[in-house]
Amino acid sequence: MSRQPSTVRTTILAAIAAGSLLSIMVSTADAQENRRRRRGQEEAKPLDLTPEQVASLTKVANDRKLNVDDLLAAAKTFTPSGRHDEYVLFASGGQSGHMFAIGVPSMRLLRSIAVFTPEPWQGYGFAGMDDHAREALKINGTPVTWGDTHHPALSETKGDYDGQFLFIGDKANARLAVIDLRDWETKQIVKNPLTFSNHGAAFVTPDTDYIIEGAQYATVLGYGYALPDQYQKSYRGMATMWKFDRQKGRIDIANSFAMELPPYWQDLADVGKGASDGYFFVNSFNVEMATGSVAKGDPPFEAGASKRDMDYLHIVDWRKAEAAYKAGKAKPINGFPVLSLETSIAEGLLYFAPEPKSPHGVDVTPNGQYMVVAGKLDPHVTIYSIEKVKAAIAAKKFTGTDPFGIPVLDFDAVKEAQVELGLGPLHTQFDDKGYAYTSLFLDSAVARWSLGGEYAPLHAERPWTLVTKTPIQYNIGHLSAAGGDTVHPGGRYLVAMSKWSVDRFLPTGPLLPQNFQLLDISEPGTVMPVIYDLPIGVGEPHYAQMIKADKLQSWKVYPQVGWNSHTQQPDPNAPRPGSEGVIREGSKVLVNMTAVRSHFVPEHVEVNEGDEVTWRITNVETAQDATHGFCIGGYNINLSLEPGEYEEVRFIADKPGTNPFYCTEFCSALHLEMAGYLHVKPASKIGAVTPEGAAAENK
Ligand code: CUK
Ligand code: CUA
Repeated sequence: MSRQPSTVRTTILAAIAAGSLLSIMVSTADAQENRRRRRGQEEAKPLDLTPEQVASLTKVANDRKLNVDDLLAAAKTFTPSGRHDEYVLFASGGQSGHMFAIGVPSMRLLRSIAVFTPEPWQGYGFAGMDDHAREALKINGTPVTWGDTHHPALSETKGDYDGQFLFIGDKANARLAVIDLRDWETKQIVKNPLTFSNHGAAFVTPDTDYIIEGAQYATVLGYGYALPDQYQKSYRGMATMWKFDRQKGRIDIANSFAMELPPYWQDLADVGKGASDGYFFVNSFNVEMATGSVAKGDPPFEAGASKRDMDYLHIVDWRKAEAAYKAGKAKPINGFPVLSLETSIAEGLLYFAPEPKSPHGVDVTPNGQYMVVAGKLDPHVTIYSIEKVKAAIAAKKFTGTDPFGIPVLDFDAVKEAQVELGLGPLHTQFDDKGYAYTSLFLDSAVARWSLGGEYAPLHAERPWTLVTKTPIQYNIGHLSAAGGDTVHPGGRYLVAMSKWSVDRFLPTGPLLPQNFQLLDISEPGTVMPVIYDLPIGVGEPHYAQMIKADKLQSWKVYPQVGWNSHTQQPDPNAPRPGSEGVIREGSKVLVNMTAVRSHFVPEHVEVNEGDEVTWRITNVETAQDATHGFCIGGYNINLSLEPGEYEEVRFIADKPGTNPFYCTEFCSALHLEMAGYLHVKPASKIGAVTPEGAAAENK
């Protein structure tokens, strides 16, 4: 038991009390100033500029070489201290393995969320050997401590973001993660049992019954082996339907299944809604099945995979697939149920529609009526109609099958329109005015174009026509409009996610940040200005989704003290004030610790070299933002204990010596004093190293 001698405690408590008194006095003196600083929370009065104010505004603008457009852009984005953003953009973090939450329109980075990569500030992956995150970050027992995050998906109810969960795929390792938006923490990572690369992930069905994960590079499913001469015979693509259990907040692996697909490189996916509810769509390229064997006289992948004029849009009736799986028609590969190509053909749940040359994005319009496909090597977007697809399937309007026997629909029978936009169209989003927005990678522009068909009455422009383009700096990949892939898009903001920033910011060595550019899309017609540039200097984001901030119901602190954020329940093992101490059983040591401004209890922990230590800490704070950190030097341990949170760390005390531990969050005026010592007694000094001897020694 290591407790503070009572005199020392009394002295410390007196000091803390004196400190608090001082801070109360200071805060009284500063109250007015603080109120002024918090003005962002209050309603602003209507502006009525005096001539003096106009003059000083003009002077600032002239000194900083700002024109009227710049001032307008600033006025549209500047967000006074204390005022909150209207939207939150959840952006993938590319190779950083994280996600970023960015406020819109201020474009302030609110925080990162650690997903596939250990992140010390959040204590993610740094809690010793038994940490949940660390376990989740292993693939077949090997730690894989990064991910290539591409496509975040917010959970949906009836096709609208509901603000409860966030999913993200790891392209490099074919994994999928679940983030709980009550505490913005990663709760689960699942590894696809069939393959090592995904891309069409994550995309949710309109009520988040399933999360779709499509493959990218075909391989031998179930981690098999085959050389390229076996490509057509042995390599396969796939799409996995992960069942989501909303109640548990976890993917239900036991009720998930996959579909075998031909070894075309499946690309992006989107899930039908409204008129197309029950279907999902996946692009593909390399239907040539090029194997890139240059040494054998074949063309390299880039040429071989883009020879043909048409690739295949995969059209999957997922309700039929679900029924086939439930009827026991799936066969296990690597222990995971997979519907074979033969089954999918026999059940009539998989069809192909030709799509122009090397497509990339497929995006379903808000009403679910149309699927927009953008081909990297075709200046058009191609729009398919789900009505026409259904009619063509019913009338068997096929032009034949692919080499695997999958029916190929007649292109002209399912095509609704084609719109010429410019070079390198990639991804499309939608607004509330009947417009679509497509990123043009090679043109470095965002194209606004008018939807036709059912959307034609919404606007005066001709349907299916390019309306305007806004230049982007530079080489835009994805774009994200407010609710831009839901049944109810917003329509004021769009973020262009540019891959290159070149000259936009101060050079940061040869490695430059990506550039998120905010566009004001509120006005119909040809006005669509860029109003903010945000450099992203941590990994290369791909897709992002933008949600109305008031849909998020984050916890301000954990609901109860002693909260286990992995089970999302109070934990019976959580130490409470009064129950702190060190308990030894043989060579096993249990440390029960509490943390509160500005001390840990206990402050000294004595163990023997080789002891197996279980260290439990509860942050007993209930005040918002009263987070404590906890690190032990030399043991690769750092925790973030948010108000009310309980964590358990396990490690072997294999480094003899006296190691300080301390709080890593500057939590209070006496934060530096929030520390203690772990004394690991060297084995040479213990004498008899039997458990009984060690126990006796410890007494
Ligand atoms: S991909 Cu990156 S720009 Cu992974 Cu969605 Cu198109
Ligand atoms: Cu607790 Cu610093």
